[in-house]
Amino acid sequence: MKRYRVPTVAGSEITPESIYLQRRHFLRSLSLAAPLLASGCSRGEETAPTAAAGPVGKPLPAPRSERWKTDEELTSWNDATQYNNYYEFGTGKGDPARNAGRFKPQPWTVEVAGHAEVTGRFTLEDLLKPHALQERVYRHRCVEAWSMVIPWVGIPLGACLARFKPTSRAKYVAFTTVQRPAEMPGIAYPVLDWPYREALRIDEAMHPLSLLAVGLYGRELPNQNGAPLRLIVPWKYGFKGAKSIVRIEFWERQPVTSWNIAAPTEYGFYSNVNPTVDHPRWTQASERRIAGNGGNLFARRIATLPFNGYAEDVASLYAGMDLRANF
Ligand SMILES: Nc1nc2c(c(=O)[nH]1)N[C@H]1C(S)=C(S)[C@@H](COP(=O)(O)O)O[C@H]1N2
Ligand SMILES: [Mo]
Repeated sequence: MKRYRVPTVAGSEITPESIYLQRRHFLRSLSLAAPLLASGCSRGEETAPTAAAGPVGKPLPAPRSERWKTDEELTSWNDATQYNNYYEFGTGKGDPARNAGRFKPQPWTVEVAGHAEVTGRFTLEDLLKPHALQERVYRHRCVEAWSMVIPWVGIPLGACLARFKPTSRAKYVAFTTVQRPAEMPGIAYPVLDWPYREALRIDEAMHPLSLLAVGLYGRELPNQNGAPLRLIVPWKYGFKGAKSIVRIEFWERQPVTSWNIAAPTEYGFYSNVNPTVDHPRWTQASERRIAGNGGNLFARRIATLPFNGYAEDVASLYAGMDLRANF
């Protein structure tokens, strides 16, 4: 089977291509920010990500969690919504914001299947019912060694899953994301084995940190960030955060995941952020923190923390496991 080389994810840290993209992104944000701020116009419900100076999209107010927060400097809306990985829209960091305009995240249904008492097709509104929306400020770290700090809006994933009454055979939860070639130009390239699939062990999925996100910065998720719903598992590398989920399935055996099939020696099933286990081609001991006004071109390098700084909350999930073997 013929497949393109995968390493964009990885290689972007070092290739001239990514330097070029980053510089262009930075210059664009400089030239666009001023006029938009000056005009003070409200952009209403239109999302125009590439021209956004501040949050746009439908407001999604939610009380900020006192428990799940950080004092670290937030990433700007522009960086969080214009420097993305969403390969269905292209592999460049600016591609998702540029190419996701045709994607229609409404109406939306999710199919629930597998080892659970309650299965079937559910609307987005129905899925979100078990819990009030809340805002949580999480660190968000890509396997490519860049990171952001983002206020997400969502509900605990566990609250959503519990209502399906997973049976004792449900040891894992698999997430499949949407595949619409007509709206997603990146799908034409076999970079990954579409549709994009990710999975968690059931205890990871039920952990209170795992979030089913529908917004960021008090707005509905822009398409490039995974509208209308995505996972955020903040102690794991960003690729575990499946975007635009259409199917949730409870499995007895460990499910197949897209990145693991693409490069099994580089992307393991667990993918917990771990500064002591390097990616085969680069260090994971530090990261570029994309936050504040510097833009990602001048992002400062900081040390990476075990479990992305959430060790106190999640390390016990892996007690006794060899995290080098189970990377
Ligand atoms: N469907 C889908 N989900 C995806 C991806 C993708 O390519 N397709 N990329 C992943 C990766 S590698 C990262 S780092 C995060 C990026 O999320 P962000 O763009 O909102 O920062 O989304 C993850 N979810
Ligand atoms: Mo990533």
